[in-house]
Formats: sequence, structure tokens, C-alpha cells
Amino acid sequence: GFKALIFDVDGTVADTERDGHRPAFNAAFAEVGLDWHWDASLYGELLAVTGGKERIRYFMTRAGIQLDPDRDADAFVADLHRRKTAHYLAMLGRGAIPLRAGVMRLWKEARAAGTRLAIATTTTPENVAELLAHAGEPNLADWFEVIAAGDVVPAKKPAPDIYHLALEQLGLDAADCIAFEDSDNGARAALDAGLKSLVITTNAYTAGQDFGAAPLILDQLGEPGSPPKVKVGELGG
Ligand code: XBP
Ligand code: MG
Repeated sequence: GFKALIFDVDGTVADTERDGHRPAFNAAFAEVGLDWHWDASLYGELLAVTGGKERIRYFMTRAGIQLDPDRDADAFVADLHRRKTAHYLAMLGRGAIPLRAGVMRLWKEARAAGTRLAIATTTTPENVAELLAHAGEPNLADWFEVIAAGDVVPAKKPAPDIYHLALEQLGLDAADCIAFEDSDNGARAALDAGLKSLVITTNAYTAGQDFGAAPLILDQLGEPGSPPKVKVGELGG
């Protein structure tokens, strides 16, 4: 049997992007007096690049935005991103972002079965801790043996690095684990790390994506009485 389940966070564990990360970026832009605004549609395009700092840089390049030559671009982006993270953490602190259907149930079932739990995400570690702290279960973060997150690896998804790190910290082979993702970038990361047992749960931003050789594509994990829909047409691998 499988020894561990490894979860992506954004889009998979919770629907964090459209009404979480996106408004947090916009709040940070407004705070420093920038007239940038990422609407839901533009944000969908910017999701092509994972990682908040990387996404800001991608936007600046796309929009042809250049800083004054005397300004340090890294420091500018880091400051904006720190502010964005503060806004995002405040939203999580208000309990504004619930877990997706079936996620808590699956975690409880895994624990009861002695299956280990891990996280592999591009988001900032504090964001994961705060999401788990407000998911309605005391000490939920302790359920996860490994939380691999953010800048601890040089290359974010679709690079496989964060999955390699999670596997290394678990001390397990890819063949012993199941990965859970919501996006094409995440699927590529997992598959390139050898995680062939990969469950995709799509959301509004990712429903039309490709997911490569992902063997199972659902619209949600589901709860009793509301089973997931399997996208048979996209089943492959
Ligand atoms: C999620 C992301 C994250 C969040 C922002 O990708 O790309 O960057 O949008 O998080 P995945 P930070 O679900 O594939 O891991 O701003 O904290 O980087
Ligand atoms: Mg994701």
C-alpha cells in the first residue's frame, strides 16, 4: 500500500487563489500607491508563473513596467510581497478561506490508516501554518510530518524540486506516495519527481488544463452525498 499522501496547498487543499491571494496582492499594490490591479481574468493568466514574488516579476515584464534605475528590483518585489503576505495572513486569520470538500475527511482517514501526510507547495510557509490553524482542528499542522514550502528550493513548480525535497524528508520513494494537485504546473512537478500516482482536483482556474499523464482527474475529492465528477475524457496514463 501507499505510505504517504503529499498535498499541494493552493487550489488543492483550499481555493486560495481568486479570493485569497489575488485580493492580497491588490491590497499590497494599493498600500504602496501603485495603480496596478489584478482582476480575476488577468490573475488567471498570471497563475502561469507560481510563487508570489515570481508572479509580480512576471507581471512587470509582461506589462513593460520598469523601475527607476536607482531602485533595487529585488528589494522592491520583496517589500511588495511581504505586504501581500501580511494581507493574506489577515484573511486566513479571519477564517475567510475554508478547506475544500473532502480534504479534512481524507486527512482523518489517512491518519486512522497510519498513512503519513506531507505538503509540497510553492507558497510561503507562514501561509500554510495559518491556513491549517484556522481549518477547525486543533494542532492540525502536527498531522503533517513534512511541510515543504516556498523558497527552500531554488526552482518552484513546475520544477520537481519541492517534491524531491518532500520525498527526501519523508525518506520515501515516489512509488510509495500519492500526490494531490490542482494545476498543470503542479502536475508537471509531481510527475517529474516520479509521482505517477497523482490525483488532480480541478477548480475554476484549472478546469481546462492538460495535466499531462495524471491518471485521475476529479472536480473535487467530494463528501458522502456529493461524490466527485471524474473527467473521463481526460483520463490517460
Ligand atoms: C501556488 C502559487 C502561490 C500562490 C502565492 O502554486 O503559485 O505562489 O499563488 O503564494 P502551487 P506566495 O499551488 O502550484 O504550489 O505569494 O506565498 O508565493
Ligand atoms: Mg496548486
